[in-house]
Amino acid sequence: MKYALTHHGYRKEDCVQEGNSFLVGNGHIGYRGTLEEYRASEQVAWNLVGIYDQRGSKWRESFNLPNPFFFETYFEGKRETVHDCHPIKHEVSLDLETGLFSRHTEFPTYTIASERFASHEDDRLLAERIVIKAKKAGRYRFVFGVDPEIWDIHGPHFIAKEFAIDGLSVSFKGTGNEGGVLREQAQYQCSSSSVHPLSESMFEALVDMDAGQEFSLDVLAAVFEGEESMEFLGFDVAKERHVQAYSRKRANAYIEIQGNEEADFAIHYSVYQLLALGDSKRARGIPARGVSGQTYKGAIFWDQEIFLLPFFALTDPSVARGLLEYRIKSLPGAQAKAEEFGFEGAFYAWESQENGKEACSKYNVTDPVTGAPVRTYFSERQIHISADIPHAFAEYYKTTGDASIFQEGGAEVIVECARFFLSFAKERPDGLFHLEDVIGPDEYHEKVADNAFTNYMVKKTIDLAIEMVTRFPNRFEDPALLKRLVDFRQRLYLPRPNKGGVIEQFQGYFDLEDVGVKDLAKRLTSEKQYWGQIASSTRVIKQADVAALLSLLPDEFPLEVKKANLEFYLPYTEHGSSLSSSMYGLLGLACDDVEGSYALFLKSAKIDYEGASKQWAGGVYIGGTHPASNGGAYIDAVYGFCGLDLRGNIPSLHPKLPQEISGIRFRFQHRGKHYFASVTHDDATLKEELE
Ligand code: IFM
Repeated sequence: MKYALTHHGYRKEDCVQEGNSFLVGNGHIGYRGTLEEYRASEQVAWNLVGIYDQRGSKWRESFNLPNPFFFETYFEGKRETVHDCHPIKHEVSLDLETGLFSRHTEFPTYTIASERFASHEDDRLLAERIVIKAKKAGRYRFVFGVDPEIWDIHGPHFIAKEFAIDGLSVSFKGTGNEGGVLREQAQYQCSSSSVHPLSESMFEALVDMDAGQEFSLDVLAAVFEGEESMEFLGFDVAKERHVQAYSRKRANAYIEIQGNEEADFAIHYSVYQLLALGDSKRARGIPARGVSGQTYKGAIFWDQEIFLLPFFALTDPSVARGLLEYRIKSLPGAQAKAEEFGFEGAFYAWESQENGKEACSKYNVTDPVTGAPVRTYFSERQIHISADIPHAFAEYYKTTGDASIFQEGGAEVIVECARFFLSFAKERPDGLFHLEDVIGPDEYHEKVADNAFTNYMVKKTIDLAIEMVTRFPNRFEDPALLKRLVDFRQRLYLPRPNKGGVIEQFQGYFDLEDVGVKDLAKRLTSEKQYWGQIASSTRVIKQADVAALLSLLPDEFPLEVKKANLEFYLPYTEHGSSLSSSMYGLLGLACDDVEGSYALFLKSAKIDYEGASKQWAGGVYIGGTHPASNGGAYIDAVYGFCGLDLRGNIPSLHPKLPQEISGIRFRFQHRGKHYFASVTHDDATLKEELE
């Protein structure tokens, strides 16, 4: 297998990271890359996208379901798992070409081999095959079934759990704190007939085995939100269908980096993680930590619009459309939020759940030492979300040419976002409209005025709204709206570069203490301390902010300005968010810093299997996978290194390849046509392909 992530050797402390790295998912469900004998304490999770539950006043978050793959082996009455003895050999692997996870472990008395997938053919289905091969003759006891213990961050979420065994099948019905009902069906097929129920969700098999003899167990499990059921096909059929469906998606998202195995593997891994999130049916959005668990409440952030949508728009427009449909469905929630804060229009949730419900707490971080909640203003002040969403509608249209999205609710989203900004802005004595008391992408500086990123993105929203109102005049009731938009557009304050070409991130930023990232780190009182507590009075920023503006709106500023800002802001950037590196990578490429960008690209693409990412924001756990980083790496490769330009009717390529690689080839779709692109240091070709 050329494209397989493999870890050799067993280290208990790797269980959390491996859970992320070896995850399987299909956009609806995800199952962490954990071992069969693991339980809640090792963060086993079967995570479900888009259905949420709140326990009392704790944070509302997505559901994890009971684990159907629990399995333990006993030999002559003694348990023998990784908890009991160090394996002689151990290997876990993820085949990026088939989306199959596998595990091989050798113990003194037996070996265990397992294979699992989250079906890309039927997204409710998880499947696993476990094969035990005896090394010693004797009595083996296998305990398996659905583990009732669930890893919840802010749970428990099921206030009622009903399990029932029927033959070799376990059914589960769980009722959440909010009354929601989820059902799970797990079917077991086993090579032995001496299987007995052990509890309401577990079985035991007692088997006398000779050395070399095998015991096998197939598990097929599905989750249901209603009364539906599923006729389980055998493991082999389900696997074949999954592999075919996954391979089709992978072929559409084909990308290969030539001349460098590390970079090639990294982009394949990123694409794997992205494909694990694509859902074209349900329009529920993609959570910031994907399907790796309940971190960040399973909520949808701007990550979706800015970092993920570009990949899907190029490789599977139906998924990209679903992401926008999620925002269309969430419009009433965004309107309600705007009203709650005394504004008009649509103020989208910073951490969005179903129907646009805001999940972001006022105290989104805790002090790791005292445990005291830290007041944050993310939900109230990170208004750029209502500009990021219109931007994504425009990007989707630019890539796919699908104007129907505007007719089917997109126009209303854009105009409502614009109306929000009209009501939010303050007209000041200079005769201009200012956006005050906001937070830009750099969350360490809260309640600032005229964040450059926000103001320019708002300008784009207003331009789009003017276009929508002009195009669909009968859809918008207010006869004065167009005039108001045009006036606002002319008088919106837009920070300009200073003499040195640097754009001030927000009013007063230049006056803050001039300290670098490393020196500021010395002020941390604990490793886990939230940097926002020490960075706010300094120039140190969490993540790409002005850099994000220059990358997302590249036509707004000339090259000298881009260079000046890259040079100025990079040393102050902590990259405390996984969203940061790829944005700087893209900006670096615009500034011809190809080698610097290459390092940032690799950092983004490798984050979930070799990278270091923050696990804590103060006392709040933020671990899991990093889809935005994977999406950002893809953007760097395609729009950066290959210089894909979709501004005209026909796409074009303007490559800037780093020395470390010899070429990139990729497939994409543009306005209903399929293309195959190939770039090297000397050449760039684009061929239209038949579907
Ligand atoms: O959306 C991001 C934000 O920009 C930084 N903190 C984490 C969020 C989720 O990825």
